Amino acid sequence: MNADSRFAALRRRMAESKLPALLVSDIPNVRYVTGFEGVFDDEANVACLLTLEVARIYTDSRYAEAAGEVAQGTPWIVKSPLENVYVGLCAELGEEEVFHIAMEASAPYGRFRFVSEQFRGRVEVIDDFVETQRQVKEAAEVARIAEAAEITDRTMEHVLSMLRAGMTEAEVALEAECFMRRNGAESVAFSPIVASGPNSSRPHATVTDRAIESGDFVVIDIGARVKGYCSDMTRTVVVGTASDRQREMYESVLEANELAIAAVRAGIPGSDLDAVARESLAKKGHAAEFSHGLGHGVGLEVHELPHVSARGRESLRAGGVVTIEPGVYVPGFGGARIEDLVVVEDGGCRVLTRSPKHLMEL
Ligand SMILES: [Mn+2]
Repeated sequence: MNADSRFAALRRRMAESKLPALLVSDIPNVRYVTGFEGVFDDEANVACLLTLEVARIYTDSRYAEAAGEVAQGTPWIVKSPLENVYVGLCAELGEEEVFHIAMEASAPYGRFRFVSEQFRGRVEVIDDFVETQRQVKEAAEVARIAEAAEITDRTMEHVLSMLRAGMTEAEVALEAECFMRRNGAESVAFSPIVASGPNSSRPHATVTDRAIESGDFVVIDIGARVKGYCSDMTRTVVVGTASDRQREMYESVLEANELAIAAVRAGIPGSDLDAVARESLAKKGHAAEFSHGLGHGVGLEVHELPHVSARGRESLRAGGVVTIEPGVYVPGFGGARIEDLVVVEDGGCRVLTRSPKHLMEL
């Protein structure tokens, strides 16, 4: 993916923030600032150095060939020192008389300490510098997320078509994972959540060997990854016939989901959107049972900026991709969540998740 416009925006923001040098080593941020695909993995030993003059990638021999190949025709110069990448980088900065660098707040403390010892100058720690820019997606990024969402919709349809009492949560999760991989996902965006019966009251339940029983709520939360970009969606169904209490819970969650989606538009703070869903659930007596934030940004990571919760005081921006996922959870009884992925637009939003949302009794 061409990163020229990102690059220009980063340098402009660095100049505005009086940051002469930026060190990027968080892997999703590396992928974003370089635009390189299929080069760095989670184990990568990599540091991208961006100043107003140079753009250099320091990495080890495992990644050097692949990085060198994709760097051709880009502003990036790839270096693969034999020693720790930060040793060479700090020495070169000293020679170039750069005495102020910024590191990501997400960097491990050991790395911060090492760089602080090696670098002869001021090491500043910055929060979310690249992440802030990542939250507004380019059209090509939205297209990949939409593709991932489409695979996820098809996966949900497939999984629900085979779901029945007697299957274990683990069997359903494996089926979802295989289907996504067979249908164009490079990987899952996260391990599927399949939470049945009493387990469904845990929003991030881990999959168990519990056999699904008739009368269970089953919460299925899945996401695919396509060319680096994630999707995220949740549906809740009842196996067998829903009880009145399950029906009431489900309809309350659905109404909160629909009201919140109707309120999404560029300019609304994430916290206001969260409040729309929370007030709707409170009117039905479920205030205490909606125990997490309404949603989150999705992109190169499944959870990224912006916050769509009480923490989200900043306004959503057009081009943001966020989830809307209210839920109601009652320990010992069960829970329901309905999660859709939407693209924030001026005056509204585009819903990427297409799976039906009426209460399904399977
Ligand atoms: Mn989510």
